[in-house]
Amino acid sequence: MHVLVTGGAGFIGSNFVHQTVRERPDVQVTVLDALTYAGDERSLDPVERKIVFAKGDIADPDIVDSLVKDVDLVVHFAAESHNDNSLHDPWPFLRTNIIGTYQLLEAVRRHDVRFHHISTDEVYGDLELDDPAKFTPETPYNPSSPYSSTKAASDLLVRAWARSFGVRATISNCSNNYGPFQHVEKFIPRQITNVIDGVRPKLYGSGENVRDWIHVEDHNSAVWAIIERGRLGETYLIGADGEENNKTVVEDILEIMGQPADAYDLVSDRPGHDLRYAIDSTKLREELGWAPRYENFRAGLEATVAWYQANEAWWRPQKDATEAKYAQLGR
Ligand code: NAD
Ligand code: TDX
Repeated sequence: MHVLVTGGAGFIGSNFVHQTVRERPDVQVTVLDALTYAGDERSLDPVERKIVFAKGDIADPDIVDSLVKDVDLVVHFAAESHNDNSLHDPWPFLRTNIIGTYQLLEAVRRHDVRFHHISTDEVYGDLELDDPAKFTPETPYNPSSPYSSTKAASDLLVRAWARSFGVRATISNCSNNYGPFQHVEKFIPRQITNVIDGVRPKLYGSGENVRDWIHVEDHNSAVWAIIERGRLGETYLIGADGEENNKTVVEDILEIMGQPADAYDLVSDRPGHDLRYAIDSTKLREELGWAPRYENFRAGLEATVAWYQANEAWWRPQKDATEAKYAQLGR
């Protein structure tokens, strides 16, 4: 099988490529990635000789067609992925997440190639802290930010191309990922690298917002389960029952790194900040027999702290520019 991985130089995509090369030697991998500020070809160094890398834009129909025509499957990770950036400058989100997905769908339709679309739980909006409900595949779409609204739009395009044109597609909506190779703009790596730099972690608002954490390896094993056993046209929610509020996560990071648990600052809140996400992954678990392997969040967090401590050369080049962007936003 030959798979085209879009966004394979980003956080989840590069981990997907590593896992695929490690566990599925029969799968041939080509990566298409524009190497935006969020993409880093060095994340693919460990598998460099085992894959083909193409630098290019998913919104460019020519490069997309030239690659899609030779593969059996497209796994579509490429996106503008950071909420804070989308509030500041939405256009790249519309272009990559909506137009880029459209160009891929047209190409897989032309060449009858299987398509798996990677999406987010943020398309469902947010939940109250005390709501016993979790997101299910039946929850109505209600996105809050420019980021999540463009992801919602891309999901709807995939559904339409599957129904109207018979494109062989599946969709997964996953909760917050953590693990190695995540850009330092994101919550967990930002706080770990701040502590390494002697800077106090920064919590938005009151720190009470809840995210449902899943290790990136578990996200990617679920993606393979859907590719291999998922029903065409279906949506699967991926989550590992990892709800934690942001304050607890920061306290854990501080404790793991030998700092007092209250050595953080509260900063101004993100506009429209979603309060809580929570995934009900029953369909994935019961229908496809998937289960997470990294169920102990604290252990996964310790391993992630150790990875950032050991791989400063990987994240250091992005750190100053990232913090300069946050300084402009007052966060
Ligand atoms: P990321 O920002 O780390 O990586 C995105 C990658 O896409 C980068 O390598 C970037 O260079 C590439 N890219 C961006 N625009 C492109 C374009 N126009 N053409 C080609 N490549 C382009 O993102 P991530 O956190 O790895 O997220 C990957 C996917 O998973 C996204 O679709 C995101 O919506 C989804 N997702 C992420 C999370 C999470 O917690 N990070 C959770 C659920 C779903
Ligand atoms: O410095 C910070 N302080 C802080 O309190 C940062 C960067 C974030 N936060 C809060 C905001 C969120 O409540 O932490 C939480 C997580 O923030 P992000 O890492 O920006 O993630 P989130 O907005 O939840 O979105 C993530 O999960 C869903 C990914 O970035 C998305 O791509 C994915 O779709």
